[in-house]
Amino acid sequence: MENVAHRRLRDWVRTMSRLCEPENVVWCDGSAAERAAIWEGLVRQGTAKPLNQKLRPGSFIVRSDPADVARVEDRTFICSANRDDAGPTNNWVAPDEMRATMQRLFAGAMRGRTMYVIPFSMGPIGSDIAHIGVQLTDSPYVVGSMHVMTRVGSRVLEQLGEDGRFVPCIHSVGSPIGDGSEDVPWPCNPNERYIVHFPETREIWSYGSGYGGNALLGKKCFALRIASVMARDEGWLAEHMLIVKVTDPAGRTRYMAGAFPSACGKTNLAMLTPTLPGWRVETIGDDICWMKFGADGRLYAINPEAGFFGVAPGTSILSNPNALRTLERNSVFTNVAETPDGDVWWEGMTDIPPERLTDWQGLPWAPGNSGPAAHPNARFTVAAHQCPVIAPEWEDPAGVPISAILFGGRRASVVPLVNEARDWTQGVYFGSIIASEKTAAAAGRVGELRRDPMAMLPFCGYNMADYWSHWLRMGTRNSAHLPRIFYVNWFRRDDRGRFLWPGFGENARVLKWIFERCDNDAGAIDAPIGRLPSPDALDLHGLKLDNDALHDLLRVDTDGWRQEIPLIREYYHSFGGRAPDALLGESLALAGRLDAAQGSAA
Ligand code: O2Y
Ligand code: MN
Repeated sequence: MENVAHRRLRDWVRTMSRLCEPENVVWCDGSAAERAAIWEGLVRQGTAKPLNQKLRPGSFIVRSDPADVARVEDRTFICSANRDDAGPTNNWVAPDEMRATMQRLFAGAMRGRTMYVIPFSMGPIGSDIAHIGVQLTDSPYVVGSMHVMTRVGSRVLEQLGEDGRFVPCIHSVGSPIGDGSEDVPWPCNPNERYIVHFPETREIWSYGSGYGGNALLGKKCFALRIASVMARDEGWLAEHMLIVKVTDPAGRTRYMAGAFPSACGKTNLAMLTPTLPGWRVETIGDDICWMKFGADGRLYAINPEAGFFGVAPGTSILSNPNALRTLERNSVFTNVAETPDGDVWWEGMTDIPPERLTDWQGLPWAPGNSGPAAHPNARFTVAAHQCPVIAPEWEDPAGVPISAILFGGRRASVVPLVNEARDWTQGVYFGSIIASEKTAAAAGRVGELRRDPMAMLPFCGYNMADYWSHWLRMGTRNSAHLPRIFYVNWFRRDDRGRFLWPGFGENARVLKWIFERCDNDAGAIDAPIGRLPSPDALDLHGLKLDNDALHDLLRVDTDGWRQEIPLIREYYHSFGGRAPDALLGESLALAGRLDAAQGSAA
């Protein structure tokens, strides 16, 4: 530690180590040798098991505690000085009170364990769009995962220099060893979990869970919750978005970013195999996107992550062949099922499950068993560079210029397949009203909606209404350089509950229309809700889609929208007057256009 040049970092590590009382402190250098040693230790401890090295070289299966399997939104806190700055969509506790709780919980929390110090970069080291964090953790599984998901080690310390800015992130599984207590393969403390953010001081404290977004603090905690606050204060965007590069048959390229709520197929879209001849989609990122304005006035994006932490169930040769190829080696599988020959399986991987499996809890499993073989939130962790369709420029420190932003929800009704915003303000309006239907609503009826603005509901580190204002401010630049904004919905259903749109690789047809709209090359009609593809503008060659389905996918559901507008207004009002007037105005203007359309149709 003495040779670490950064005094503030050294002092913080010393203070935290005094508080947590670990047996020893290890500074991570990010080397291959360190990674190998971590996984050897995890295997020895019974946390990880190597998979069949012939079938899945360099790969491991891990089973978590059954009580520690997902992000815990109800235990996630934004502790801003003022409650209103966290807003009604976040859990809030006063900072002083939460600091006292953290001091109590972390006191002696790492007894009998090693405290690892992980310097990590979110984004290519040295990029103007990247930022640095340092995570302290007593979980070697977290160290092994951070090695994949971020850039870790000595190079980051060099970049930090003597006084560089870093976000301090402290994590403990909350299960000290001592006084005769034995360690377990997956230590955690499910009865006392806290995922805590102090936005003003840009700190993260996480206690009690070793799983995913609760514990890999670079991801949701830093790259979204804390980064969204940094972005607000510094004039950039930290978003829950995938980034893709789309290339047309003539070799022209466009970069697009897309916000979709969790479990809406972002990883599938990011790795899409187009069904349209000559079109190519390559991956830049599958979950998080940081965008800053370049000198030319355009928005440049990086993927701050270095790996994918994707949901395994549902990933198949049909839904995402590129993900399966990415996972052929050097992958970690958490809470999946294990085959008798030492490989992995999950629901949706094949139509027919293997006859015998070991389930995610380590128990024998056979088809017909009551529960699933893999946990529904089972995950793979794998380096992004292994993806066969990763774009060569995915690590360009300058980022990639974004031409289009997609907002999407899971809507059985009302929202058409694709709809272009007339301008930035209407695009922000689209983003703010993203929602998913909890139940499949009959066409034309509004189901029970869970609003998830910009897909950031669980991830915005401050008041959502202020976040909308920030988006609007970002659009006061030269509009010629701003990305176009589109609202997409792959999940429209007919009145018998069947999906109208085939999705997956066929989504390339929608991407093609968006690509061409960026140059005004594709036809669009001005509708009350935005710009919809004109007849024939959507390339449907080779797709079996009957005319009724197409009509439903692209129709303006006037009644549905008219029913929804009061709900949107009510939603805005739930922010107690903080929702920007411009968005309330968009809603009013939409109502007016729908009335006019209804009037002229009558
Ligand atoms: O349960 C977790 O901790 C994983 S959540 C997650 C992981 C990868 C990408 N996105 C998400 C999400 O919830 O949006
Ligand atoms: Mn996500």
